[in-house]
Amino acid sequence: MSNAFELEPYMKNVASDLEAYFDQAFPTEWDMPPALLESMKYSLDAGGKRLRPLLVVAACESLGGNRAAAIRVAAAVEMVHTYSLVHDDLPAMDDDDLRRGKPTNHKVFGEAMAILAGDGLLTHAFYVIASLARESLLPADAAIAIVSDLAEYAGPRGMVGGQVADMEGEQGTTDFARLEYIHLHKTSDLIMFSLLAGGRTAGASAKQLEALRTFGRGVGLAFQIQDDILDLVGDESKLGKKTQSDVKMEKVTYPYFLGIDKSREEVRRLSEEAKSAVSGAGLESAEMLLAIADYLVERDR
Ligand code: GRG
Repeated sequence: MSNAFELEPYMKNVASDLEAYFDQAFPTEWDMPPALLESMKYSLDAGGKRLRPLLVVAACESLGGNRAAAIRVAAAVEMVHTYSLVHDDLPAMDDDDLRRGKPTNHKVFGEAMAILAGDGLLTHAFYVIASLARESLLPADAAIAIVSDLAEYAGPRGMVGGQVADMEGEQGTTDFARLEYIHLHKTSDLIMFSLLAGGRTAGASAKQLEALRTFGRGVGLAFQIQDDILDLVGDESKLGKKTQSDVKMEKVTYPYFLGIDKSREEVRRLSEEAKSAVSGAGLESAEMLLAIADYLVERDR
């Protein structure tokens, strides 16, 4: 079941509002080392799909909520996501030279500054969410709930825990349940947070929040499995031709356990499951979320 909603212009529009906010996200009157600001902005402005901001805004607008408030929450989650990428690229972790098509943060600014820029982005995200209550864009209890969710979903029980489990895992010791734990926490948690926070920004009911969370779990897992498939088989032109036996599986991923064809089926199944969670949730307009679930199955980058 596909829907006719035009996702691409919507994505571009959200990305453009987000990037306009990034230009004013750090108060100009703050006395901050210019090199730190430059390093944080380098990674924030490097692009990327802006998927998590898209999910925040789509969840908020599916309930008729306010775009300006959603953009602040979207900026906060993209700051946390960007910090995680900057730290993940460090020599002590993945030791990557390129990210989003550009030299990684530590290649340009050095390791110490990359660590501190990541720390700065993480802490500033909480300042940005608190600004919603300070500036009366959101009731204080909603802002507190979003702060609490972000700490939970990005922290030790969430993304950081998932990253540690991934670091500890290897072929031979990581079973399927462990892999699911890694995917759920390293990837899905921030995606679930994005949907919950978008819902909270629009004053969602408990039932609607639960539907958004279920949607987030499904699309988060689907996103990560698709990422594993794309990692293995490369670009879309190759995707149609490759079978499980054509690729060398070095990492423990869904395709490692299930093979590529079954993994693709799983992506489709999770996406459909996610769509049915929001279809019955009494949202004002679910079309953006449904289109995003379709995009995640079809995406080639
Ligand atoms: C360092 C605490 C800490 C966590 C790192 C995000 C992450 C956790 C690691 C990056 C490696 C990776 C493949 C993680 C899975 C999640 C994922 C697919 C991240 C990339 O997200 P995209 O594709 O990136 O949305 P863009 O650049 O488009 O924003």
